[in-house]
Amino acid sequence: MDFTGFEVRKCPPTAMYIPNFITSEEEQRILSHIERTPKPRWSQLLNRRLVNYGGVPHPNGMIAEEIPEWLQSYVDKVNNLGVFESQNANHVLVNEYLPGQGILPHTDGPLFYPIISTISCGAHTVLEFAKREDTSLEEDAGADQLAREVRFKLLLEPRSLLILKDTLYSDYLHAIAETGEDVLCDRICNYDLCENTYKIGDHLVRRSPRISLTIRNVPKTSKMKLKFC
Ligand SMILES: O=C(O)CCC(=O)C(=O)O
Repeated sequence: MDFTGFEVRKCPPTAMYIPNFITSEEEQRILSHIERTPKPRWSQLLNRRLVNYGGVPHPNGMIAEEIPEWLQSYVDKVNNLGVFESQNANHVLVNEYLPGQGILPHTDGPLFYPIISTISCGAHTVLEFAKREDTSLEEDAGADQLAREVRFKLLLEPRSLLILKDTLYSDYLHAIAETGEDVLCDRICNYDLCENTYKIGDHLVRRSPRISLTIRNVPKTSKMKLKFC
């Protein structure tokens, strides 16, 4: 697919934002599958809850698990765009954020092929980016990172697909502020690609529950070894 029309031009390379990547019906189907996820499948964190599909990424290699068919169809939809170059995505992280919840500034680090694709469902959010100054910094950098200056932001509408790679993957932290509403400020740099027309200013957009599907490639995988005694 030719992404040129979807590239966010006002931020460092490379972010691609595709509004309405999935239909409302597909979004509803995803939400109803997620709603039926058994409680023990969820990992509850302080500021969100999550489910891993495809396995749990680990430095020694991810023990690959089959992704359920309903979810694999969206992984295929992303793979078919050629997003992952010569690779294919093999992992989905489902995050659920309630209003007031978010994710601390972090990079996705070396466990993943350095491309992130994210489908947003249910509600919008605002992804914030800060420059990574300490090159030894990896996942979940901690609260001190919150003080870092936010350089720019991306508005993620429901049903959109976001792709992050290159410098944005390696040199920037991304985060979602723990707030119940977002101010549409001039640091958001993808208004021109959004489905809706937004008014910049003191306009507040109230958050509602949001589900994100972060679809990535984990290069190092291994099969489960069964020991029989
Ligand atoms: O929910 C999102 O859009 C971001 C998720 C994320 O950054 C992560 O899981 O590492």
